[in-house]
Amino acid sequence: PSPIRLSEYRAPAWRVERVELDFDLGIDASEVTARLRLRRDPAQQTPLRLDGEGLELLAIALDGQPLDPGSYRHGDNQLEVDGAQDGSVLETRVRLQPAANTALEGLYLSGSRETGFLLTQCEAEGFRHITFFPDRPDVLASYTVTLRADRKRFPVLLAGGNPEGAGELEDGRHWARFVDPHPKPSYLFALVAGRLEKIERDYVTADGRAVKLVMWSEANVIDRCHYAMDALERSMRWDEQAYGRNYDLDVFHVVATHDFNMGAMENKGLNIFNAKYLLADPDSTTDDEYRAVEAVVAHEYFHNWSGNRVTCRDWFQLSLKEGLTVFREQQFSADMNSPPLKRIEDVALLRRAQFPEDAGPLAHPVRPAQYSEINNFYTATVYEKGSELVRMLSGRLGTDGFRRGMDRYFEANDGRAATLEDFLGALGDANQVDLLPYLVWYAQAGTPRLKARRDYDAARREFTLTLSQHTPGTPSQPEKHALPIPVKLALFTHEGRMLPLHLDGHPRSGDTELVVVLDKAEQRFVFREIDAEPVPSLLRGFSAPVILESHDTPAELALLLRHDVDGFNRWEAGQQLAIRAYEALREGGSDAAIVAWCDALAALFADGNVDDALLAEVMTPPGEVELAEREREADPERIHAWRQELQRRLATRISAAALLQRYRTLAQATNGQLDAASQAQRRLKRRVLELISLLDAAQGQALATLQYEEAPSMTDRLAALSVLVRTDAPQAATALAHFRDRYVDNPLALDKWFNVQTQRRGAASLASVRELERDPAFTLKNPNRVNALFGAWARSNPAGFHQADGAGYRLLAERLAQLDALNPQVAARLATAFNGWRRLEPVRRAQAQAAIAALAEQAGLSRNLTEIVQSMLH
Ligand code: HT7
Ligand code: ZN
Repeated sequence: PSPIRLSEYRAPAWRVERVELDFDLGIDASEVTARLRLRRDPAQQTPLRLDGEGLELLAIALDGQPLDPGSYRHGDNQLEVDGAQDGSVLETRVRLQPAANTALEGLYLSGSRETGFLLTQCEAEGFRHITFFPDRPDVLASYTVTLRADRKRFPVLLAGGNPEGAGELEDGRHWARFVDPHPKPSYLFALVAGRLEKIERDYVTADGRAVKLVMWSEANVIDRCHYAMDALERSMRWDEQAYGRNYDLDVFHVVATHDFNMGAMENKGLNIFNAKYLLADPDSTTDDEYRAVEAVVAHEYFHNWSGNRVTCRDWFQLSLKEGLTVFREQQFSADMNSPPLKRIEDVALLRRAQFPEDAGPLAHPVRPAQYSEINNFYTATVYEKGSELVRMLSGRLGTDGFRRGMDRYFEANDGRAATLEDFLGALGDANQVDLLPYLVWYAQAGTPRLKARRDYDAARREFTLTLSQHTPGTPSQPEKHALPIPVKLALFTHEGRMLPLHLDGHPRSGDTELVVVLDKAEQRFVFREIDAEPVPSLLRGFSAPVILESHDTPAELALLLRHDVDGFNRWEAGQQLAIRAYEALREGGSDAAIVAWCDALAALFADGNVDDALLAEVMTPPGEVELAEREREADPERIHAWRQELQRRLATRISAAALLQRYRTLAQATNGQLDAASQAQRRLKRRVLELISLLDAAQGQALATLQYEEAPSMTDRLAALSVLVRTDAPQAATALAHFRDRYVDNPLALDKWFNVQTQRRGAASLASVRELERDPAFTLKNPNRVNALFGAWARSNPAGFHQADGAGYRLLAERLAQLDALNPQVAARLATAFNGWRRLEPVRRAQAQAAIAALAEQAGLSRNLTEIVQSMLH
């Protein structure tokens, strides 16, 4: 099929004003009756065409009259109806088969036939798997939903909106009705039915609405919902305070499921969560996962305004809701936790996931110009880079200006389906600035490279910074434009003091930090009254999503690592220094950069004043994926070996004795508490244990075994298990068997058991994966399990996955074909693990290409997977 293009957008010829949906729910068969009140655009003469896929049509009537077969046509994906008029009511009845739905899109069964529950997933185009409808986000309707089902099998019946009655029916059946007063697009529709338990909390919004917050899960895990409930309350308060946004229904339901394609879904009034991002308890949840639960709960809640009250006109505008909501979540998480650590984590994710996407065959703009399958565009580019673009806009306007702009955006677009132009227009209008130049960022794929040259003129006491930009071509956009790039900067003396900045042509402010905007190919910025050559700290806080190429010496980077007050740039100086050290090691030249990195980190390690969590991050060199990005012909096994060697040098420089002493101090303070200091200690302890095991594997393994046995938290337990597995410890098998036994009934913990074993080195990881897929607990039907095994292996263990004989590629390609037949969304997402294949060294490149090509040739692949593998090969 030909792709959908942004340039071909047309307003809908038919809208739906009101929807009444009646569900007769059953596991094998459910029937859906839909009554749609239609509105016609008088300017368009198009016949009424509704989307519908996999629906068995049982009955159809227009304005109360059953239609004869000559007056409608039911094709594979469409229903065309003659005779509809403005104001007509179309009634259809269809049958669905929830238990047979393995794609987890539309109405499906989570869990077993005996005890599982029914639920829906409609974003992006799942509603058309439930009923006939113009399934596009610019059709906003008000919904009345009535659910009917057997009371014993489905005691809980939920849909979005406010409850409007419930009662008994004959034969042990019952019903419940929900009315949503806020017009919404079909992708925000949801229902849940089954045996579920709940926890509740009363909440009063800042504008005085009493809201019942209810979290639902299967009975055995309901006690694990309390942390998420607290996070929800924090999110609601934060959105009131930071953005003046209040919740707008009388109830807010949140449901956990183990069978989910993505992280969570913001359905109006009825959020549905992958259990991974809702359930948490100290025995089975790591610190990182606690933070992820808080972040995802916040993200989905924030969608209530950025996404639901103001939605997207079409799916090209996806980042309008996703980039904005990621940004709002990042602000919230920074406020709840440590701002520099949050920034470090977010930028690390951007570099690990989005930069490679932007540099590979799947590169696309934050607002793509075309797609074949929209589910393939829920990407790091749309989400993470999209958030960076909002961050740049917010930086441009300042805190108050951004808030003013957001108020204007919400006010002007409430109840509407908006575009990125509406967003930039509202932000700009409220502040009398033209933000439209930033639209290029939304339209252009690829990561810009920012070059910084510097020149110091001692006689004139002038420091000149020359910034230039270049964005390499991407598959569908060989030529690129210059972008507005805000560069936040400071200048340091060699003693580590920040200088007041007198930028030529600007009023003297005495500020020690400012933002210059590069909006041409090249620009010079002259700073006056500089007494000695300064050390610049550029792109502070990562003020733009670019790759900075500067020529700082190792000594200058070490100075910033020691003195920069911008926590992010301090870490960044360490990362850049680590890259220099890594490259020196690889090239076998001078040791200067290695020594500089090791000395600087050893000094920080000895300095008792650095926050433990920040220290752990600073002591971690860029990951293997990021290092591979810098190479034209990458050999993942050698990258792994060099990175290990670099860390071994660091461990040696710090010394075995100092590491051991710090480990013992941290181990003595060990507890299972969740406060920031305890989490930071665990983070550093893990790093120190890894370094010890690089110097002396047996000692590291002995410590890890003890840590595993005595761990009061999952964070410590898993960190220890990971060291045992990665170092191929003799104690690993016992610990793994113990872990499996302990968590056999906890799918989320069992996912970690699968995940950790994919991290064995080299060919051993392939053998592990083959063995693990024969484990009775493995199934291709569960996305979390698939990701815990194949996703973790292919993405987080490059040295293991990229075997030179191509066996890893062939295994993944074979499983992708099988998975695709069950769940195309998950298969297509997993296939993106092949993304970097073109930049592998020639032997692996040929093997990868052959495996992807063989996959592409399989008959009957889904549109989802076809689009990914075809883009990958072209
Ligand atoms: N808006 C949601 C994105 C989504 C999704 C969720 C579950 C399953 C399939 C899905 N397709 C798209 C999640 C979010 O960004 O909040
Ligand atoms: Zn989202």
